[in-house]
Amino acid sequence: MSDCIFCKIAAGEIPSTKVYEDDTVLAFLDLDPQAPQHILLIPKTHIQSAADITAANSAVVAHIFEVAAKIAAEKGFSDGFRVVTNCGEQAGQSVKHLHFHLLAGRDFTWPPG
Ligand code: DGP
Repeated sequence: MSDCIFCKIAAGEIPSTKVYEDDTVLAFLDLDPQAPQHILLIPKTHIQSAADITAANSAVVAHIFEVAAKIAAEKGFSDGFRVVTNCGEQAGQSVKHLHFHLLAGRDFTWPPG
């Protein structure tokens, strides 16, 4: 999508601090970190939110979770991290391109609020 900020980051049109990249997934540091480690994982193709995951596009979501586990292992926080996706306005989704927050490096409360 031409006006999507995460599509532009995936295309390299807007700079980001990349943590991982392959043909279908990009991981980069969040601009507004909520934990000592705060990485965003996105599909390179535009999917608006978790509400738009279907049998046709879910393979990349499974792959994102593989990448999250790999990053956690490489960065040494496999024993304590949270993966979150905000879906829709009420849940606080500000960027309308599916993304998963990978957070680590502090204690997390439950329920998340
Ligand atoms: P959410 O509120 O769940 O839609 O999360 C969007 C996140 O994206 C938020 O934590 C801030 C981050 N973000 C927004 N714009 C940019 C950007 O241009 N670059 C980076 N690295 N992160 C961004």
